[in-house]
Parts: sequence; C-alpha cells; structure tokens
Amino acid sequence: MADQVLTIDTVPGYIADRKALRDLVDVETLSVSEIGDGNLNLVFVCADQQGRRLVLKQALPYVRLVGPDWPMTEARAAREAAAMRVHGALSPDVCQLVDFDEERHVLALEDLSDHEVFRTRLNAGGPYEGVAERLAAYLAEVAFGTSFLGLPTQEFRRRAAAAINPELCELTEDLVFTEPYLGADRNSVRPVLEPVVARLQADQEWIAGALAMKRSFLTVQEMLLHGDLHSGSVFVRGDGADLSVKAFDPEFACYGPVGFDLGMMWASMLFAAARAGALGDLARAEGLFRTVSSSWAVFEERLRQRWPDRAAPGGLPDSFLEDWLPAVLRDSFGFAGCEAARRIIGLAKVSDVESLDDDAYAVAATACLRLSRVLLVERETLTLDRVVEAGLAALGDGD
Ligand code: SR1
Ligand code: MG
Repeated sequence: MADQVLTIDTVPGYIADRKALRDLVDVETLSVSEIGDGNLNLVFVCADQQGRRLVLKQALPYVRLVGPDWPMTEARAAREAAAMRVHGALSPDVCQLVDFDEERHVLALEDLSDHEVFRTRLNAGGPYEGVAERLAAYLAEVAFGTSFLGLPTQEFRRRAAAAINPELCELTEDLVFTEPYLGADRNSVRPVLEPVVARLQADQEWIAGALAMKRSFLTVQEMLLHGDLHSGSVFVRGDGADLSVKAFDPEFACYGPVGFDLGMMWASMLFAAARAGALGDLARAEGLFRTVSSSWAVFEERLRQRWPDRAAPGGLPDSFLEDWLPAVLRDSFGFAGCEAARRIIGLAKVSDVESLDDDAYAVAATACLRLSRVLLVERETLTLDRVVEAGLAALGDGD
C-alpha cells in the first residue's frame, strides 16, 4: 500500500499516467508542494510554468493527525467524491470535482488557489459578511434536493443507503458526541480551563443535551450532509458583491439530520466571535454572533422558496413546513453546542482559540463552553436574539 501513497516526486508521473488529468497541466514543468494541514489527508498543489494548476487530494490509510496507529478507511475518498458531485449539482458554492481515482483514492479538485481558507481569514480579522449566509443557502438547496422534500421516496431511500459512511461517522460520534462530555484520554485543555471543564462534565443537563444530539445524528437520515462544515472546509475570495464561497472536504458526508451542518457552521462563527471578543474587539464579536440569525433567515427563506417545487407533494401540507423549520432550528442550536464544546475539550481543536496566548485563550475557550451549555440546555426555547445576548455575556466575567 505504501507505493500507492503519492509524494511530491511521484505526483508528475501520476498525472502523466492519468488520462483525465494529463492535458490539464504540463508535467514537464510541474512544481508540486504538499499543503495538507487537515487532520486526515495529503493535499498537493501542482503548478506548471504556464500558470496552470491542479489540486490533488489523497486519502491516507490512517488518521494523519495521529499517525499509522489509527487506521482509517480510504473508502472515504469515494464518499467524498460522491457528495461533491451531488452537492455541486445543487449549489454553485461548492468546490468542483475534476476527476476521481477510486483505486488510489485520489480526488482532483478545481483550482482555488486564488481563494483562502475561511478560518485563516477569520483569524486574521478579515471580512466575514455574507459567508455564513451563502453557506446557509447552499445547505438549504441540499436539504431540499437530497431529502424526501425534493426526491421521490424510493430515490431518497436509495441515496440514503448508498451514502453510508460508518467509519467516518464513528469518528464524529466519538469526538463530537461522546468524549467531551463523558471524558477520554485524548481530551485536553490548558490548566486554566480545567475547573470550567470539570464543572461542565458534572452537569447532567449539558451531558443529556449532547447525548440527545448524538441520538439524532445516529437515527435521523434526512439529507446528504457535508458532515464536517467548519471554517477550515470553506474557501473564500473577495467580499461584498465579489464574494466567492466554496465548500470543500465533504469526506464525512452521510445522510443525517438537517440541522447538523448548519450547527457545525454556526460553531465556527462562534469560535471566530470568541476570538474577536478575547482580543478586545466586541463589535466584531457581536457581528459574528449575529451571523447565526442572518444565516438562519437565508436558510429559512430559501426553503420557503423551494417548498412549492417539491416533487412529491402528496400529503405534505404547508403546516408541515411551519412545524419542521422550528424543529430544525432547535437541532441546529444543539449541534452547534456540541461542536462548540468538542473543539475546546476534545482531540480536534481549532486555531481560532488555540493560537491565542493564555489570557485570551482563557476568555475565548470559557466563552465557547458557556455558549455550548446555553445551546444544549436551552435549545428547545432558545431564540436567535438570545444567542447574541448569551454570546456577549459569555465573553464577560463570572458565570
Ligand atoms: C481525527 S479527525 C478529527 C476531526 O478532523 C476532521 O476535520 C473532523 O472534524 C474530525 O472530527
Ligand atoms: Mg477536513
């Protein structure tokens, strides 16, 4: 299997041998760099002297973050390719798949080297306006187009069965829905946060909230999720009318509850808000907290627009939508609460908080955990305005 793993030296030969790729760049003048900084895969950027570029992503047979001691199926690459095709057909705000090599688990991706990772931009204090809203529109299109709302039911069930992704889902079940609440050796926080975590892990309401979301993730199969929609899975370029947003990296794709991706995405906005607040920019923090509300408005509006188009209208009155949307909102709060906690306590952290000095880390990480509790414990009655209020309060002193 080792000879299957690409290196910067073997990438040109790989491209030359691959019919779908060989005419896209000049392999004779190719320079290759490996830029993968995610937790799982290799990512190569290949550029020729004419300025043509190609991005290759290869799934390793193990979790890169930990190493070969933690094997992980490379079949995730096929699931990612399938999700990219489905999502890309439903929304322009998705990175396009150029080629997929099932044998070597390699995806060739649209060149987005004129974009930057959204998290990098957020951490630098850059513009965020419009990004969460565009992602919400993408999620609404996918929620409609991959669920029984937009598909005949036999087709819906076939797609849900084909999108099974048990190994990657287990990672989510362990890291997002179990370990931060019940404890695990691979959890860690800086010493200043230990009392806050100890208090939370003795809080049965918070734990029950998280386990209710775990149940939902394991048992509700409504739409084809991205599965890992954090700010590191989004490329952005420009802003205002020139804003380009591209979601990528859906290797955790599976059928799951509609609120999952929205909640994950909101948590990224909360991390960025917590960082801004901890660095003393409360106006930016408030603006970032408000994206939860503004992106929900876009999500809701887009679903309402799609509603009359549904392919199989039999038996679904408008009152269904009026009941279902608030239920999705409550779920999204709950999933955001899980993500807000696990990125602080669990194995997979976020640079928004981890790159801060100890004083700012204490403020930001504590705020994320306080918000996690609000989102999980109050999710049934929480309002969008209260998220902003609770976010700003979480950045203040005291409990
Ligand atoms: C060991 S993998 C840890 C995390 O990285 C991925 O991006 C997912 O978020 C996963 O939970
Ligand atoms: Mg990823």
